[in-house]
Amino acid sequence: MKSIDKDAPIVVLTGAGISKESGLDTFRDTDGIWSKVRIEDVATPDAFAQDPDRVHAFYNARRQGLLGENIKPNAAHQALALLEREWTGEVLIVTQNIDNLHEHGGAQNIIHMHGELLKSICNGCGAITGCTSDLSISSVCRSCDAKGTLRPQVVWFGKMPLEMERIELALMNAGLFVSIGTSGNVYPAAGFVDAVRRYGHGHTVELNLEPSAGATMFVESVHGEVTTIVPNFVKGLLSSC
Ligand code: BV8
Repeated sequence: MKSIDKDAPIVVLTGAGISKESGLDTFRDTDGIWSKVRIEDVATPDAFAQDPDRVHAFYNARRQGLLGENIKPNAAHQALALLEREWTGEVLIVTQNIDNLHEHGGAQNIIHMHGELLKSICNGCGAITGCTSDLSISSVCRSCDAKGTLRPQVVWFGKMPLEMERIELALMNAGLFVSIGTSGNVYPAAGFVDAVRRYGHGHTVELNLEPSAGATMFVESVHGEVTTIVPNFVKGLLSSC
């Protein structure tokens, strides 16, 4: 592990692999979500326009799964919260995940670039509201009283992820970029490591079960389960300064 100045800003990108050991499915593992349903049928604006009931059912099932009492943050989520507390420089977690396990694990400085499953957005007035119950075409917006305009506050394929300017600035200034639990298949998140290499100056590390699609672009890689490799990585980082 290269030594990093303790005042250096750190950007951590996370994907579904960080939540797998908490009991949430990933997308592209053999038993993953996209092995059971097609992106085109449930995770695009066209899918919602053509069959809102099907899309609502897909996200309602995931939302109720996430709210299950046995779904809890794991040691990797908690290790990142410790890093955020103990590191002198800023630690920004940019997650592709729409779950709330980083928050429940104690982290605070988080960008959900693909949105949040426990929020809804109104296609009428744009209001974003907390959402823990099922949505349907009969749901009524509490802000504008419109019926049938609510959908999950999730960034679908073909739509621009959230807070991209803030993310890009953070990547340029980072002294360390760590990618955790992502297969590196979905852009623009999969391109962050290349952006750091081309325009930034940060050290780049991949922590994943196996080499991702972008593995060769990282200066350093550690492979294993996040509940082992992430706490070890954070411990090494904090003790090296
Ligand atoms: C956009 C919310 C355009 C929905 C998601 C080039 C540039 C820009 C865009 C594109 C491009 N090429 C193609 C595109 C289009 C597209 C894209 O990337 N397609 C892919 C399939 C090729 N991108 C988009 O559409 C994006 N939008 O570009 O807009 C635009 C541009 C300008 C202006 C306007 C518009 C939007 C993408 C966001 C889509 N929404 N999520 C939902 O969740 O339902 S993305 C989807 O994939 C998932 O939700 C997830 O967030 C994301 C990434 O998946 P991962 O998190 O990596 O999960 P995965 O299962 O793949 O991998 C898990 C990893 O963990 C594995 O490696 C595994 O080994 C590891 N693991 C498992 N267990 C463990 C573990 N590791 C350690 N320990 C363990 N225990």
